[in-house]
Parts: sequence; structure tokens; C-alpha cells
Amino acid sequence: MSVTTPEDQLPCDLLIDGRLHPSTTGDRFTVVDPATTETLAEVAAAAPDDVDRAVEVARRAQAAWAQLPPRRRGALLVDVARAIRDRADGLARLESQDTGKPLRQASADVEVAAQYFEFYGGVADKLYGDTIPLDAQQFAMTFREPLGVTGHIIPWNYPLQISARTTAPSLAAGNACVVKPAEEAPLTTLVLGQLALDAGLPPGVLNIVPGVGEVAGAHLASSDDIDHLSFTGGLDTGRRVMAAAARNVKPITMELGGKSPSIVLPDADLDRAVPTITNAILQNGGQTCSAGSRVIVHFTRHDELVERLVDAFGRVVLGRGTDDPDLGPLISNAQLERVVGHLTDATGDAATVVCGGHPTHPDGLEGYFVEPTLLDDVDPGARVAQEEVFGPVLTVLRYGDEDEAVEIADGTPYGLVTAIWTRDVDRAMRLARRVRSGQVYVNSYGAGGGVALPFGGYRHSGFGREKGMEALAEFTQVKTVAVAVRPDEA
Ligand code: TXE
Repeated sequence: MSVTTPEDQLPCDLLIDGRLHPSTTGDRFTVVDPATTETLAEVAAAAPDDVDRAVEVARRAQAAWAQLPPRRRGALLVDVARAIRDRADGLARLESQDTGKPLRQASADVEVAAQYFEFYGGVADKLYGDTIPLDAQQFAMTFREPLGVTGHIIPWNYPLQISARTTAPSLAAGNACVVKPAEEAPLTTLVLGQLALDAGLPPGVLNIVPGVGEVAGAHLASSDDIDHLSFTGGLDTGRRVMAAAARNVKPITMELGGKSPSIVLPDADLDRAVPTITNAILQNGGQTCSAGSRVIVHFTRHDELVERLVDAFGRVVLGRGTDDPDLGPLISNAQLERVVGHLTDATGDAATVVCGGHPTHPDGLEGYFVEPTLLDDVDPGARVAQEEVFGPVLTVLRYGDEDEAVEIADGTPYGLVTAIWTRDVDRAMRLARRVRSGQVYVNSYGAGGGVALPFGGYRHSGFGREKGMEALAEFTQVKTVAVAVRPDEA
């Protein structure tokens, strides 16, 4: 195995009850380096029985975990944050190898993962209820209680970040977790499970069951023994997961991606906008749920914007993630084929290819690379302007007045993030109110400090909120207690 972790040893088995196990069937799946297609690891593939066992173990561990004083639970999560930072370099390298993303982006992911544990560690003892004024004869109050066992289905684009984003608030609230990482990139989630254990998290509280989506993921989603499911992934799989969870009436949080627009108004500062718009689509090869994949530009600024974007795209360096280029490979051959399918579709009447548009092999690397691609004169109804491409492909659309800008911005089935570029605060606020989008950024995109900012979709981008204090509502249930008090007998 060519991977090196901080300990020079990679956990490649199922982590259940604090110990590594092969799967009951002995099945394993191959994880490849997407830059080279070389094998990185052979990882145990959880069978349905393994998932059941992880849920059972989590159920037992949860009772004691929820009984710990919240301050103690919080302190343990802060210890996990420290452990992540202590091993930041090794984790970043592993994430970069496993996903193909540039090393500096992987380092940022590791830091954000630590911040999730720190943030939710800090709130574990602040999950207050309310007191409700009724009348003199009653005291009424609410308690926030954990749900029990939470299932987490993780995608391959931000494995460590999303594992941390969904498990840290759940653990803080007193739940125990069963996590199913994606088969394409499970490695840092496995390391996270191991280092959380080493940092003092009780065995069984955080279990990791890598495996094939249709087997381990589907079994977890249809389990009647979990109490909540967090799913981040594609729309089609999301629909299947919802149907499976519906049979057992399980609450779910769905994060299903987007077709997020940046609206460039006539007075936009392009010196600020261009680098951010470029990064919003090229970061992680465009394989980001909130990727800024559409630019909706006022016709008076169109030519200037396109010229500057062509210049910025032309300077992008492609390469293997661990060499820290600007743009790494896509995650897999399947993803490459999906992106190429969109590009083939778009050439013709639907769009003009201004730059890029093809697979490529920088430095002779065999992996799944696509050139940074700019599509102009795109028909807002074209498939490439409507569906999530999940590749380094930016579509440019023009608008005439504000109503048209909003109509195009909201004219896809999604609604995750919208950016507004203007110097006019009135216009910015007016538009921010109008657009149907879970987050709106003005003169920025996916601003730093994101751990504290509630995140989630409108419409087909999903439902429920992650990050910030809002996430805690997903992982708790509210109990109301009303106490009748005898009137004064005097
Ligand atoms: O995702 P899947 P895929 C989008 C993106 C991409 C497309 C397909 O547009 O091109 O989805 O990617 C698990 N029951 N996003 O096929 O299938 C799977 O093992 C339960 C957006 O890779 O959604 C993995 O752990 N689970 C997105 C997870 O679901 C199942 C991130 C996600 O895989 C399952 C990734 C099943 N039947 C892709 N089948 C985002 N929102 O960021 C698979 N899985």
C-alpha cells in the first residue's frame, strides 16, 4: 500500500465498538488514487449484518454517552479537534491522495473538520430548553433530548469535512453515530474514527462502516433501528434514501447539491469578483455541492467578465493533488464520463465553448482530469445550465433587468447558494430577499467562518440545516413537561 498516515498505518477495516474488524463476508473494495488510477488501499466492505451490528453497538454505547455530564462530552469533542490538528499534515496528505484535491484545499478541509468538533464541543453544555409562561397554576418547560443512534451517509467530495460536519453536532447532543463513507474516498473518515477513539471517545459511540452504497448505505437507510439519517449525495440516490427511510418514518437531513448562481450586477467590482467566481467553480474540481456553476451577468459587463475569466482559467495549473496544483483530477472514471457527457451535450446549439471542454492528462498522468471549461451564450434551459455537472465547468448566462436575473437564478430545480456582486447595498439586500436559496453571499462566496453559518437547501437541494446552532435542531427532539401546581391553600 502506497499511503502513509501519521502512524504509517492505515485503518482499512470496519470500526465497530472501538475495534477494527474485517467484514463478515470478507469482501473488500479497491480505493484508487484518481490522479494516477493506482491502488491506494483495499478496504473492508460492510455487509448488512455488519451495519446491523454497528447500529446495535451504537445503541448500547449511546445510553452511557448521553448520561455523561454535557460539559464532559463537550470536552471530549474538543479533544478530538485537538487530535485532528495534531495530525493535520498526514490527514491532509491522505485526503489529497484519496480525493485528488489540491493539498492546500485538503489542509483547509482538515482545519474545518477540527473546527466542527471545537464548535459543537463548545455547545454541548448549552443546549438549553425554554420555560413557557402559561398561568399561575402551571410550570411548563422544554428539554432538548438526543434522538439515539444517528446514521450518516457521506459522499466522496469532502469526506473528512462532511463526516465531521454531521457527526460532531450529533455527538454533542448525546447521540451515537454509524457512518457509511463513500466507496471512492473512505480513508480519512476511517482515520477520524480511530483518532477520536484515541482522543478518549468511548468505544461504540462513533462507528465507521465503509461499504458499497447499494449494500451498506441502502441497509443503513432502511434500518428501523436508527433514529435519524444524514445524507449528503446526489439527487437520484437521495430519492432512494428518502423512500427507504420513509418506510420506518425516520427523520432525515438531505443535502443534495445545487446549480448555484453568481449574479453580476452592472456596478460589480470585477477585480474582487473574478478570482472568487473562478475559485467557486474550480475548487475541488467543481465537485462541490455549493459550486458556483452559473454566472448570470448583466449584458453591459458580459464581454469584460468573459475576457477576464478566460484569462483566469488559462492560468490554472492542473496536476496531482499532493503536488498542490490549482486543479486536481475528478474522483473517478464514472464522474469523468458524467462530465464529458454534459460537455458533449452542451456543444452544439446549447452553448459556445470559450475554453477547455476536454479530458486531459497533465504530466502524462493517467487519471481523471478535465480542462477548466467556460461555456458562454448558454441557454438557461439547456441541460448543462439546469443539472449539476460536478466538474470544472462554468456556464455564463446574460440578463437584462433584475427580474430576469432572479428568474434565471431561481430557474433550476435547486436552491443552495446564491452570490450577488454589486456595490449597491440596497440592490444587494433586495435581491438577497428575493432569491430562493439556502445561503446568499454578497461580494463573496462561501465565506470563511462557515462552521457557524447554517447551511442547507431550498427545493431539490434538500432540507434540514447543517452547521451552526441550527444543526442541533436536527439531532435533538424536544420534550415538553408541564407541571400543575396546587393553588395556595392559605
Ligand atoms: O453519488 P451518490 P455519486 C452528485 C453529483 C454527482 C452525482 C453522482 O452531481 O455527479 O451526485 O455521484 C451512497 N442507499 N453528488 O453516484 O450515489 C454512496 O455509497 C444509500 C452531490 O457518487 O449520491 C455514498 O456514500 N446510500 C453530492 C453516498 O451515497 C447510497 C456529493 C453518495 O453517493 C446508495 C456527491 C443507496 N442506494 C455526489 N447508493 C453533494 N451534495 O455534495 C449510493 N449510496
